[in-house]
Amino acid sequence: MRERTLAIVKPDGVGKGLIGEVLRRYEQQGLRIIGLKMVCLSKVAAEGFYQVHRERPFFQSLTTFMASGPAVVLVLEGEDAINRHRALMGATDPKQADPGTLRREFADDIEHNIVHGSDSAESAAFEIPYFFNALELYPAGGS
Ligand code: 3AN
Repeated sequence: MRERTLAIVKPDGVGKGLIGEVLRRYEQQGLRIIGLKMVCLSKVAAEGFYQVHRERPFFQSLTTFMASGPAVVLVLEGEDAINRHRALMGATDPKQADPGTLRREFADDIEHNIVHGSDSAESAAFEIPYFFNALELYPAGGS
């Protein structure tokens, strides 16, 4: 099924100069970039984005990290885009991630793990409009 998913190059990925490398992999794998912007999240905006994790022990440090510098947010579109993007990212913990995945190659640890990707259609339906309105998306076939 053709899907959309939200991707984020997190502040560690931007800091390490990985924006181009991450976007290149998306395009190379046929995930079409239909929305793209750089944002610097406030702590409150990071907390809103990760509200599903608000009871988790890492919530404060995760949201402080996500507000620590600029991030690049994207909407990717393609067949099975959610799972294909998750496969490119690798497991949350880079030590568990498969060789060749973004997290295995570039992430420092389970919290500073370079990229975010929606984990389900329900998450994507919340996460995409958190950052993009309809006029900021340019689907395939549009002009
Ligand atoms: P994923 O990003 O792989 O979907 P989630 O949704 O379980 O993983 O977690 C959201 C984010 O929270 C992760 N990307 C990571 O930055 C952070 N995180 C998850 N688990 C931990 C943990 N045990 N300790 C610290 N940070 C974590």
